[in-house]
Amino acid sequence: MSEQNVRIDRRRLLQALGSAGATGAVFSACGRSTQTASAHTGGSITGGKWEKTVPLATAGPGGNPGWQPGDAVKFLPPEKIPASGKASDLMASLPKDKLLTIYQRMTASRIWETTMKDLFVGGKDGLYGAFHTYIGQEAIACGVMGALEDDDYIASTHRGHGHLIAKGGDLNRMSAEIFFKKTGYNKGYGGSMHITDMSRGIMGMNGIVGASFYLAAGAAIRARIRGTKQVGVAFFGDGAAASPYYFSAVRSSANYKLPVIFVNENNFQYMGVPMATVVPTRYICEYTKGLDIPHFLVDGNDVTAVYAATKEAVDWARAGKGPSVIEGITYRWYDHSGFAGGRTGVDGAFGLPYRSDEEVRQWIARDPVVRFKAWLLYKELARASELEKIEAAARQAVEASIVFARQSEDPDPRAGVLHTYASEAAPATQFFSRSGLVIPAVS
Ligand SMILES: Cc1ncc(C[n+]2csc(CCOP(=O)(O)OP(=O)(O)O)c2C)c(N)n1
Repeated sequence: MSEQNVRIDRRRLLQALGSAGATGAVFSACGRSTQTASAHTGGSITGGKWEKTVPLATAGPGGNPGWQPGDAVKFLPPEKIPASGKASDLMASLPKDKLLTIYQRMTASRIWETTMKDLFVGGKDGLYGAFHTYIGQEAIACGVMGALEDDDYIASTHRGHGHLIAKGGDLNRMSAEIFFKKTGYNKGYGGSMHITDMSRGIMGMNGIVGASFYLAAGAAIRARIRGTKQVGVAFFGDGAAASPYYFSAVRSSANYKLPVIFVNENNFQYMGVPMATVVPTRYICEYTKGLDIPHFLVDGNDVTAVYAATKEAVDWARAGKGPSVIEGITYRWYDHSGFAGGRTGVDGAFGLPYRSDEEVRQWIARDPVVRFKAWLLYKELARASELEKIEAAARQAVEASIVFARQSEDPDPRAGVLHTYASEAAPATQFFSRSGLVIPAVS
C-alpha cells in the first residue's frame, strides 16, 4: 500500500481532542458563546435553544477494543477554526459566489429540516411516515458537493435530505413530498426516503441500507462507457459499512479503477446502539485499508476539511486512478428516525437511552453551520450582513415551501399505479387505496 495515498492521520486527530477552547476569540467574534456546552443557552442558526440538563443515559457494553460507548464525547472535532492549512487555503481559493452558495445550501438544509421537525412534533399538519434528520451532519454533504460538478452522480441514504439540498434539490418539491402532495418529487407517493432528482444527478434517497455503493459504482461504469469525466459518490453511515456489499463494492471499484468516491458519515450511532458495539475497527476507513486506494479521515463537522478531501478524491477519480474512501467524523443531533426526545424550538433530542445528553450538547457546540459561518467571517471572505441576508432568504424559502406544500393538491389514488413498473409490464385493474378500499385503476 502506498504511504502517500493513505491519509489516516490519527495522531493529529487525537491531538485535536484537547484543543477546545483555543478559539474563543473566533467564536465570540461571531456572536457564539465559547463557554462549555452545558452553559450554552442558544444562538443556533435556527434560533433554537438547548434543553436543560437531564440525567445522563447509560449505553450498553461495547465490543470494540478501539471504541467504547460514550467515546463520541472524547472524539470531539476541534472547535478551532482552520485559519490556515491546506484545507482552509484550498477552500478559501474558491470564488466568493461558490462559497456563498455552499453556505446558502447548508443554511437551507438546517432550516428546512428544523422546520419539518417542528411541524412533525407540533402535530398540526398531521405529518407522518419516516423522517431521518441530517441535522448536525451538514458539513459533509456541503463539503462533498462543493467539489462536485452538477452532472456528477450521488447515491444517498435514508438520511439524505441534506445531500439533496446540498446538490441543489428543490425545496418546494421536497416539502410537498413530505406532505404527500401531488406536486412532490414523487408525486406524493414516495415520502422522504425516495426523493430523487436525476436532472441534478441525485439518484435518490434510499431506504435500503447499503444500496448506495452499487448505485454509485453503476453510475461510474456509465461514465466510463460514455467517456465522460463524471464521478459517482456513495454516501453511507457507519452501520452501512457492515453490509457485505460495502467491501465488495470498494474492492470491485478498485479492481476496475472506477471513478467512485465512498463517503462515510460516521455519526457514532447505528439506530439505537452506539457504533462501538457493532464496528470492529477504530475507524470505518480501516475496513478497506488493504486496498491500494486513497483513504481520507476528516473532521466531518468542518466543511473545509471535507471539501479538501473530496477535491483530492475527485481529481484522483477524474484522472482515471480509481476510487477512494472518505470518512467524516460527525454526529446526528436527533433520534435515528422520528422525533423521540425532540421538542419544538429546542435543538437536539435529549433523554434517549443509547447516548448521553452531555454528548449531544458537546456536539451541538461544534455546530458545523456555525463553524462555517465563523470561518467565512474570520477569513474575511464574507460580511456578516451578507450571511444574515442568506439566512433570512433561506428561512423565507423554507416557509414558502411549506405554504406551497399545504396548498398543493392530494394525489389521485387512482393514478398511483401509473408510476410503477407494474403498470407497464402488467397493467393492474385494481389496487388498494390508503383507506383499504379497492379502487379501479385509471385505464
Ligand atoms: C438492508 C437494510 N437492513 C436494515 C435496515 C434497517 N435500518 C435502517 S437505518 C439502519 C441503520 C443505519 O445506520 P447507519 O448506516 O450508521 O446510518 P445512520 O442512520 O447512522 O445515518 C438500519 C439497520 C434497512 N433499512 N435496510
